[in-house]
Amino acid sequence: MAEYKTIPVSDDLASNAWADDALYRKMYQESVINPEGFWREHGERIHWFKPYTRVKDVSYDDHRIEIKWFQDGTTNVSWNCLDRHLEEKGDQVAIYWEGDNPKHSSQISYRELHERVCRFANVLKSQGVRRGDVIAVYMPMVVEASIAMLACTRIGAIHSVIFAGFSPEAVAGRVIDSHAKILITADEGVRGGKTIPLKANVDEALTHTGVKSIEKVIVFQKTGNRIAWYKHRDIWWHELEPLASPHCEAREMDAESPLFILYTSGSTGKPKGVLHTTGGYLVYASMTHQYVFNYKDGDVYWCNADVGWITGHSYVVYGPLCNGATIVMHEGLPNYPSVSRISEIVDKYQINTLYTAPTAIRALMAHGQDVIKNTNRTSLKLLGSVGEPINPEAWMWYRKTIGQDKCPVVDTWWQTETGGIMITPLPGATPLKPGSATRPFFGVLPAIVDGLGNIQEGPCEGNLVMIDSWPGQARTVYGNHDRFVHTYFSKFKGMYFTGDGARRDEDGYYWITGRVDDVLNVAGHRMGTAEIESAMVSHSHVAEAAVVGYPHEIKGQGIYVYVTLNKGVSYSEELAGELRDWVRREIGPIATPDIIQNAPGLPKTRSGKIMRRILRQIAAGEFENLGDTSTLADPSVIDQLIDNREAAG
Ligand code: 6R9
Repeated sequence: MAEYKTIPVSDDLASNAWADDALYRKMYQESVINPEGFWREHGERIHWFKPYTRVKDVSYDDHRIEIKWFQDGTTNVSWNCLDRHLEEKGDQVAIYWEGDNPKHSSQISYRELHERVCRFANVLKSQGVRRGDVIAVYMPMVVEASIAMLACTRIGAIHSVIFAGFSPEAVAGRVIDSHAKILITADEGVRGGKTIPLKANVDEALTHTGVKSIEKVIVFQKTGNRIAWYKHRDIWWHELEPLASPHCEAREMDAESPLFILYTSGSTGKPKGVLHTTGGYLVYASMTHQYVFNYKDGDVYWCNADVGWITGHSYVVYGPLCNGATIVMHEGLPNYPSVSRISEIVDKYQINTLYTAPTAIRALMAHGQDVIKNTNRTSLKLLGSVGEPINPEAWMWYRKTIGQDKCPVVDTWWQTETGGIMITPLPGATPLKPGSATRPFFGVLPAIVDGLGNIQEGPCEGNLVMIDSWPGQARTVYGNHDRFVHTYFSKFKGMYFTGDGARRDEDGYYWITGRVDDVLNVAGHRMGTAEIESAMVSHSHVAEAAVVGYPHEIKGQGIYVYVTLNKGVSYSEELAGELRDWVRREIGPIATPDIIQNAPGLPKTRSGKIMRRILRQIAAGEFENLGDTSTLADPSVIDQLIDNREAAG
């Protein structure tokens, strides 16, 4: 890996940013020495109906994991994202919407957005939605997706956004787990010129036995193509919205009332419904948005994540709207209809901040200068990266080609569970090292521990943990607190375990090395190997499957599946294709295996545990140094696996 020089902070930036290095250090010290005092002050950045007197009530104690922030205060997320801005920014654009088709676009001011959210909140109420009800949102990237989310928060309903790329099976699983009462969707989504049959997927999902909670399906008309209609259950969004009153008071919510559920993959079992609550989440999302992106009034800000992921929640919708920003929402893909689409959108809206994922950067990088053809991107002031480790080459390319060597690149490390950015440069404060997420945000106390949980000092490498809470932290797994405790607090006592590995260098900078558990990160999407394995073995020809990640040039990691077929079934390319389609259907296109290898035998210990380390090495084509294989029940399977590696594709 090439070594790059540290890039200092320019004087100009240091004096124009919210924090320079000295201020960062001062505030950071305060935030960790006296978190109560620090957050008492900064919690006031949002509007509280009733001010809090208590700030932090957290126990990471073995027997009781309990996380509460600002607990006796009351507020409302939609009020903070909309009503608060009306007086000064009512006519300012809240959202520029850019269609998949470059000829389609629209814009909506804060005043208009407020009115539509109020109307839609009344629509939800008219359908019997009450405080605490769960609303599933399975929507494409249209303005109405954020209207649906904000409307839920306005009346105290809990949204559960399901990424529009997920299959009917995956939708059903999430609806069953959350007991959602209403499902909001669109007739179809559009991405890269293709339509996605969202309503048809919902129809199929709702036929699953076990889905019992959905009373109504509200359908936003996006393409207008014909869809099946179930009169007793389906309602058109556009028929209800105009009838609803534009007045809807924002409900006063306790700081700790549930705000949203978002499902994410872990190393075992089905995806977990991570629960975030109201006050702390909003304080943290908005504060990180301001400092990390050096957000200033009037900036045009574009995060091209989908609202189906946490990045879409915190940095498309809640953080920026809470700060009164003008945001851009793009319906489509970064390389459609051509590879210069991102650059064109930057110029079209004179975007100041671009926040995207390494996988998109690497995909564009492969096209060289075509990516910036006929664009100037002079409006850009800052570039951000999120979702997976960014290799220094991609980092440099992003800075030089997209940012013309003049914008800081902030590589932001965080997770669905952290609610907001945790380890990141601050543009006016942090000298940049390409490939490093650098230093912790205010109030964040990372540590690196060895396998036994011993905290390491100085430069070192190991497991990344957090030794204290921060306001944006997830509070529980919806309906299963034990699973929350077990997943994040059982491996290392008294600390939050991230599931990531990291290295800390001599300057105290963090370099994230990737997941240390059985979670893959494929094109920035988190996926549990167990989920894919369970989809594979549900196929009638499959006896056993083992899934590992392997290095993939564009996606960071690719999905490599070793499959053992049932007796009497013979392996063929055709069957491999069928299995690939099977997983797509079971989970969604993002889980499609890249490589399937026929594996009549898997490397197992005598106690029957699959040795994934060996499978990972073989998948990566590293046949030397397979390490200690003496504990294998049948060491001869290794030769066979290596022989079959060549044939896999
Ligand atoms: C925000 C988001 C979380 C996992 C996380 C880590 C990886 C995210 C990263 C990064 C290296 C970064 N990850 N950002 N790795 N550098 N800047 O992506 O949330 O979908 O929950 O994924 O993504 O492995 O544990 P989520």
